[in-house]
Amino acid sequence: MYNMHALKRFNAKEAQAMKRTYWWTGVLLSAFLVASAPAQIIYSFETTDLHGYADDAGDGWQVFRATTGVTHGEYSMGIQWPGGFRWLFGNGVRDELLPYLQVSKKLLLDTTVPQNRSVPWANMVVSLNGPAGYDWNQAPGQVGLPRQAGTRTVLIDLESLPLPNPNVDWFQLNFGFNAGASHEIYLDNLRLYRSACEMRAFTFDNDLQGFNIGTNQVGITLTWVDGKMRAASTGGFKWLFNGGEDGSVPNLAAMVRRGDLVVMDVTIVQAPPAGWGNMIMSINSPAGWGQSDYTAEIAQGNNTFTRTIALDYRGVALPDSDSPAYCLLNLGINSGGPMTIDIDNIRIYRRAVEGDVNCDGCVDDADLLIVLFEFGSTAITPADINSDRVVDDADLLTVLFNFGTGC
Ligand SMILES: [Ca+2]
Ligand SMILES: [Ca+2]
Ligand SMILES: [Ca+2]
Repeated sequence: MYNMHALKRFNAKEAQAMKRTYWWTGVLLSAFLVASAPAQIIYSFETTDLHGYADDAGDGWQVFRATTGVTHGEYSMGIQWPGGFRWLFGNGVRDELLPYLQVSKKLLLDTTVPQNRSVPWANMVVSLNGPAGYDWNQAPGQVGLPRQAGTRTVLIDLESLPLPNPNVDWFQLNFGFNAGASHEIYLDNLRLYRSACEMRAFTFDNDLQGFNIGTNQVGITLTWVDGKMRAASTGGFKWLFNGGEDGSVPNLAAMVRRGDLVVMDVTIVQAPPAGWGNMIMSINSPAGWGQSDYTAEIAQGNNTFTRTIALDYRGVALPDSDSPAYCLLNLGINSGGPMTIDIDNIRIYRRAVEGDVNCDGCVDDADLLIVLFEFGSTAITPADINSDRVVDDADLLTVLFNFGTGC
């Protein structure tokens, strides 16, 4: 299945490692079957202590280990609450968290709402906390959470927050959950965001790349400003349409068919006085108009800031080929009063392919080489496919067993 020509380039030690894999194939197969998508996982919520989050529940809130919404391993963390807001505090174990944030301060988290649940809105805020001198550091803005049944991956951008001195005694990641009614959400697979998985779609280097406000909308202007797309709205809900029926990014259909998330950088230039602004998106192709069923929060309070947001479009009808007659990406922005935002660098985050270490969508020699060159490493690296903090035979097997996938 794998390419023998590539194997000839390995040195003796690596070849020895290769041989061992065959010995261990049977032993490791069962572990391999529950192996994760390629990711560097911070919390998988497998242990009963749930990294501290369960200890702080109460007042009608329940936090518990669950088997619903599992996207990695065998368990998730369930949260049921009567609506309203509450902080859930992490366990403060520095070494379970800080080394990961030193690699990336953008995180992804799988969030699942079970059947028969529906709320008008749900979101969360996130903070980092440590000893005196570092203290409480809360990310500006909120993260939109799913409101209806389904699994959606949310992006948590902590880039604006400092990290503590590496020698602190404790370090905490806290989630503040909020909903407009009684809600139930399951969390799993808190992991590092990887820029290697991005496919560039709209960079606004020279123009608006087909975006316009349509003919019937009032109260919004769209301009190209210094390499970004600026939308100035008088408030309420407005669509930013993408192009004519020929489509403005030829590879957009191919990209959205291989991804899960639309990701973009949003700068709040003028904050809405009512304190909130959010966004939905749609993909429009011959397969239909498919619209996201939850919102990305983009503005909060009177703050102006820049951060990366994402919308998960699983559940949206996608074009059934890589070259349909047209494929358009539309953004719906909503705000309580006048709001001006700059949007830049819209990209599609590639769906994980098992064994695809470099996240180019194909499991091939390049992935095998990365694992072999990092063999034995205990660093936080994509070569550690099963996230057990060592690059070893198990990771190598995952590449070999999936060789050719996606290519
Ligand atoms: Ca898990
Ligand atoms: Ca690859
Ligand atoms: Ca490993």
